[in-house]
Amino acid sequence: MSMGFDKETFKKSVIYNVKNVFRKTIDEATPEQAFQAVAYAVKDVIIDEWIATHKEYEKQDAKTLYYLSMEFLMGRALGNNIINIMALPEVKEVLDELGFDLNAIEDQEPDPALGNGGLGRLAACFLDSLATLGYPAYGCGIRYRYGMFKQKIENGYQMEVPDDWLKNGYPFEVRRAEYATEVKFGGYVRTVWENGREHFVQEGYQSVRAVPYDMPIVGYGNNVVNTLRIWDAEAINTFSLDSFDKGDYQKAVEQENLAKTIVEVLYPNDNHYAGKELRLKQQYFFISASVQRAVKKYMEKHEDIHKFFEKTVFQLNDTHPTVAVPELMRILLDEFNLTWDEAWAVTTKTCAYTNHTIMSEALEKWPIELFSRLLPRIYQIVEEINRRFVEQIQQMYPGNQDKIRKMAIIYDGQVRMANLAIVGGFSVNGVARLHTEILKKEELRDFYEMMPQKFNNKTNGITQRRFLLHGNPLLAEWVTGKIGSEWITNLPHIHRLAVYADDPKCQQEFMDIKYQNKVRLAKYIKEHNGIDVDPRSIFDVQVKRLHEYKRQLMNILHVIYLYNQLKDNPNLDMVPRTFIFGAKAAAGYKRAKLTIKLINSVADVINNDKSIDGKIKVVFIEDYKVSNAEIIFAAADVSEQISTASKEASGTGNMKFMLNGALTLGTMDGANVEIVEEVGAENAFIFGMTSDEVIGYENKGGYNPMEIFNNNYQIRRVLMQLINGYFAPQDPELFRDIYNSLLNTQSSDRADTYFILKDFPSYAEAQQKVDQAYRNETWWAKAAILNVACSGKFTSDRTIEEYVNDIWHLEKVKVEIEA
Ligand code: 26W
Repeated sequence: MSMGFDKETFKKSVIYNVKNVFRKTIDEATPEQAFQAVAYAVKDVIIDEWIATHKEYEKQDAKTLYYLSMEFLMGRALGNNIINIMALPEVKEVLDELGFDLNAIEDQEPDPALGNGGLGRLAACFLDSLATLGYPAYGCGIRYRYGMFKQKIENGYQMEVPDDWLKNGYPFEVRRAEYATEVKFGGYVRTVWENGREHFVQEGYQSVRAVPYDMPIVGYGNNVVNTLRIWDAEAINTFSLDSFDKGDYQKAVEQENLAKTIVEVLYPNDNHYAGKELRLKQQYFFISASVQRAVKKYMEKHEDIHKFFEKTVFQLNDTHPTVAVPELMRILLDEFNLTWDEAWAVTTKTCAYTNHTIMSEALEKWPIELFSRLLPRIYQIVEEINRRFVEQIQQMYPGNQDKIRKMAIIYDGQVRMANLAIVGGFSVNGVARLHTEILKKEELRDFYEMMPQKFNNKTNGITQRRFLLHGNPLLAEWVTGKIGSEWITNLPHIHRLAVYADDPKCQQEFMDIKYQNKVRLAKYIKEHNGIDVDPRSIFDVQVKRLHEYKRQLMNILHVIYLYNQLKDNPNLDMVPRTFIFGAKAAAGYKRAKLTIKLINSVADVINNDKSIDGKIKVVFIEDYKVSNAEIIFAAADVSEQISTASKEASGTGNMKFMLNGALTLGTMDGANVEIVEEVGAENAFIFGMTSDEVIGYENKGGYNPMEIFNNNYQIRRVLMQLINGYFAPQDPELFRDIYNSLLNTQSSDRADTYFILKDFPSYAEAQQKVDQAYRNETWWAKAAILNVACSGKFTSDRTIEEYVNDIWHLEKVKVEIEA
């Protein structure tokens, strides 16, 4: 139990909060009010450790990591915080005595969803691991007024509803007005000569005040509390609104609007760059504020800015925070008067870049016009970085225009952020072994050739504290009962479970727990979707963002194919299967949204067809998010990881399923490769082309899906059902675009860009193997237990230790609290 936790004090604190905040006695409190009261009481316990942690960091003058990210997909904090202060049993008792149920109270918390998917959730797992391992670190991001939209399904279509997560206030955040700072946009740069040297002053700009809100990131049982600092924008009003000076009035209104719009909403695009001016404003806003603050903090304790990098490291979570490179340069040049070479030496030893995708449509390239208008001084600096870098290329590859065309930071009227991130830092990493190899061999080949020492791999990981201990309490308790609790902070220890994989009693216990988790999910589905599912069927799950490369379409086409077989032969011998989908589509991604409609239309037909005797059910879970993900992973038998090989940089859902004892049905893509390496190919279902084969076809300009269409009757039949009104009797043309995307009857893209038809036969075969395998309960239980036992590598604790050893070089800090 946490040193700072006292049951009676906690109870009084809850009662007091209800009274003081809501003017009510505890028995009158609504569940939402009870949540607030409990959350404030928990925060009260955390605060002392939070203060103590930062005192300790200062005392030790520890090197600090700033994890710069536009997204932090935190999920709910209450349950996780209670677990990490190690007060779960006591909190449960107190709530019990007060007549509340912890689960119901946890359900009142809005899911802070300040992220899209993989990259944002990874950032959240990293913060958990950093705190648990005791490393000094800040997450730096944006306090979006509206996070990821809430998804409603109406008539099978996705509807986006604003996520007003702050409407009742968020108990865990603390506004830190004392650290507010100004961020400037636009205007022009004036050059002045002073003391025999050029100085640059930005004039005629608009500005906003960046105000940080801090959230505690509680380490597991170690008294360490780190900080997620998210920036809000407020108007700076040095102008008076009743001024008779028209210019002033205009400016005041503009600055008011700028502040309001800048942090208004998270862009819901995942893996797709849209080039919106407001997005660049968001990027510079939070980066300028974070970098300014990091420099100030350093200077409070140190004299020599030349040694900044010894105490500070910036990790850029993809290219979105890359303006950190020129922003740090600007501060060093313009505010500290360093020479270019001095400033460059500091900057390139401070910044490091992580790449999370090879999808070319995700690459950020800003038009020069926009970039230089919004950030005139920053653009000057980028120009100079580029000029010097191009010079370097020319020295290394005299006369080689091709190298310049590929590697220049500014080219073709655009500022290329990935190139800037690679040149401006000391490290470039991919997020799974295969992904890093593809970066080195294909996407970033020229950079790798020029600066191989920068490149390294950091295979992603996930926190077992949230995705097993909190999300799957039954399995967590079972694991601890068998091997003790060390796995909570040392996941490889979970391998000790392997000896139980063959034990019939353990197999039975394991399958019972899986069954209970399936009952829990079935209940959730009934409550939220109104669909009855049978917990004895195989739960076959694909939950992730909706994207063509992730191939949800292949999954649902296979469901249709199976359904056809059942219609042909109602006595078909198959294990009942529940196909579960969960996915948000970017609001502007038409084909992705149509795929959601297709899944729901297929579900409608199949779920209402009495003739197949419930052997197939299809469920689309509305509003897939961190809180229901925890329930879903715990209940899964089969984990669908079926991206076109080479396209999924890593995947992290795959690891969460494995940790919860689901078997992977997947391609040799991203971290699947390493998952299979750990658990053995015999305990997974692998199918499809390899990344080399995919890349081979791509270099030849694709393949001809018509051959498959013509030669495979079952596939042809499924495709025809897309356009003959089988799933859309009112509008037979509804799914024409999907049909066309596979066969390319008129579009200009390559046909079946993601090789769905090409991989389909091997996918169907693997699915058949799943069916066969599930009939052998002993085999399945063993394989599932082995998946849990072999998941040790995929903890984000391991990932963080690798970042620390190879890139960040931080020291662990111990925080003692007097009882
Ligand atoms: C500019 C628009 C945009 C927005 C988000 C481009 C790219 C992104 C992200 C990089 C997309 C993303 O989340 N990538 C995922 O990152 C995970 C964590 O490393 C990986 O596990 C996933 O494979 C990868 O798709």
